[in-house]
Amino acid sequence: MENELTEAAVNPVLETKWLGRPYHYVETAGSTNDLLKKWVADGSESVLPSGAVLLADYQETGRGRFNRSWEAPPHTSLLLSILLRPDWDISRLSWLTMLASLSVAEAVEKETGLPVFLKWPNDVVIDHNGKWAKVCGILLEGALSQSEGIEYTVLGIGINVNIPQSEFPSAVQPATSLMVAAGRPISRLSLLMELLQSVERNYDAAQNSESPYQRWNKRLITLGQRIAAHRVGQEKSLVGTAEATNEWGHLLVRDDNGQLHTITAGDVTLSGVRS
Ligand code: BT5
Repeated sequence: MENELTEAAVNPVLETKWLGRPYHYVETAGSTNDLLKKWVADGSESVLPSGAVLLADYQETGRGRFNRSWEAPPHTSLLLSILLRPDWDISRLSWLTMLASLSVAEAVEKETGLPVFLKWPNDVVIDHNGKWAKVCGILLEGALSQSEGIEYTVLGIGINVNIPQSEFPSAVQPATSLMVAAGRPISRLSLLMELLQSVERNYDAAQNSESPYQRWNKRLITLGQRIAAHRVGQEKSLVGTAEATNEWGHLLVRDDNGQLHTITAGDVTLSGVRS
């Protein structure tokens, strides 16, 4: 079956050097991030070197950021977690988030030909009937230690590949799938291969001190827009104009009194509609 993502289907066509080696497939997981973190905690180092990938065809309790949920019908998506053990300084942790969404954008563009953009901080979006619709979410988790820096990170990626539009609830942030946008079903296997290659390429570049910042920044639809920013731990939203980002990926927002704010984590609602 074309849509199979089992080890038997993936391993023979894998062209990466280290990413997805090993590649693990499960039919159903609660959350691939949780399962991979459990495997790491159980200490099976031999099956879990940096670059190990766990993919599920369905998640019973897929997670978004801030305890939100990630929903996807079985066999329609790419739902995976990548174990990375960067030996970088903690200050470069933001590179991982940037390179994850950048890599998804590059892979999706290559596989589908659709123009792909990013909404700060990390949503991958495409044009759907004149609005920006989310096609992928990213959840980066990990363990940091004071002495040893980044112990490990789990990079969770969920891509809406072949989900019919009727399956998406009308949410605050519109959602769509690559199949809907491209007008044809997309091969999950080829997209997975593109994705693993682009993550590997961008990670190797970061390892050689090449920041993903400029290429990430170029794809942001948020800049120059009037926005409401919902900051972590703060009740009141900040309304203003998203002026720029800095090299750590923080968003600089000018409020209506002319004061510039730096937002490190949170969500952004664009008030404008795409024209
Ligand atoms: C994210 O969170 O966008 C991160 C999603 C990460 C999912 C992957 S799947 C593999 C790995 N294992 C996991 O358990 N998670 C990761 P956030 O920015 O908080 O967005 C979550 C919000 O997006 C929800 O509150 C919904 O409104 C919306 N949402 C849920 N499912 C969606 C979907 N399939 N497509 C678009 N939006 C969705």
